[in-house]
Amino acid sequence: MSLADFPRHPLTFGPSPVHPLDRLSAHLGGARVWAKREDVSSGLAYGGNKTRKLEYIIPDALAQGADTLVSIGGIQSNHTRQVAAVAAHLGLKAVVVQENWVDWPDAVNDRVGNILLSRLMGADVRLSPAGFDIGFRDSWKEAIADVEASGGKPYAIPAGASDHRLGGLGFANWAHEVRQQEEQLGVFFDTIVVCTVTGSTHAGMVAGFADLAENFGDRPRRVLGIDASATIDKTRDQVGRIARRTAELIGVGRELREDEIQVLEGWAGERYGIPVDSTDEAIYLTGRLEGVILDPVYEGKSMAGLIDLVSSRDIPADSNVLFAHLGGQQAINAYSGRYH
Ligand code: 1AC
Repeated sequence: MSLADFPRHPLTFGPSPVHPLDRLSAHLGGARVWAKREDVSSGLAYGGNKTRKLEYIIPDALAQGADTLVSIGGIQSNHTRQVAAVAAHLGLKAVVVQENWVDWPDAVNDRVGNILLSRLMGADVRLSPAGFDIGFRDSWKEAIADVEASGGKPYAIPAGASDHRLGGLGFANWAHEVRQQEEQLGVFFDTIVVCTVTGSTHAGMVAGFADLAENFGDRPRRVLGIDASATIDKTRDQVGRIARRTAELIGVGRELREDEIQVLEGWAGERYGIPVDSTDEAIYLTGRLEGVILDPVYEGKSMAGLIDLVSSRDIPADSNVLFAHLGGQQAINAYSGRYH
């Protein structure tokens, strides 16, 4: 099977926009920096990377006759917000478990941003005291069982829509989209920089670009995942597993090599969801030079990685680097005590 054989339910406007960040590039004085914007790619509750993944998961949910999407994330999960939006759009119910992934003292942490939007869209929001973990959780299994016990037909979507058979397809398609946009723009993105936590965004890209290299004659490129989980071993393992599964699913036709799966550490700080100085600097710099808003959980950390890699020339000066903006901004509202 190839990627084109999988059903896709449109939830986005089409290809997400790509544009240069020329003032940031000039400031850094190295590679030309571009952004591809999942944060403005859909009309469903501000969109984001999970909306793209759900395009490939929803056909399976509908084929199974599900009436309730059940998922999980942190209190400020952008993923559960996107699940809630897609459920509302399709006339389904949503049960979303929101764990205490980030011990963050902001007074409005559990009332603004993503969680506010999920409530507003009618999701059954269930708070759980459990801490950060990207694996399968008891609270999520209980929510699935609850829906069954009340006569509903649940469809289980794991954290980040990641560790799911179809979880990597959305970003394998992103890679194909990049290739078309490169042709239109007359540019080649030698390096892609993406934030990595639950893994399938990064893994899908790796599989998609391997597909392009193997089956469409593309030049290889580097896909650099910047870890924001601060549980690097689990995240590396999950990215590798999902990338290999996705590559097999879409018919890449060879095993992925270890060097294709690069999750870099150094910008996550000590804990998921807690910004460090380099996160804040990346947020202020990108906001003030480009008017582009990043968040302290994901894109603030991956942009901090990009800034260092461009400045150190690890990403060569005569190249183009594409920053994947995954759309985590709504969480910034829960950091009102830090950014003012
Ligand atoms: C961690 C998957 C993740 C979220 O929003 O829940 N990005």
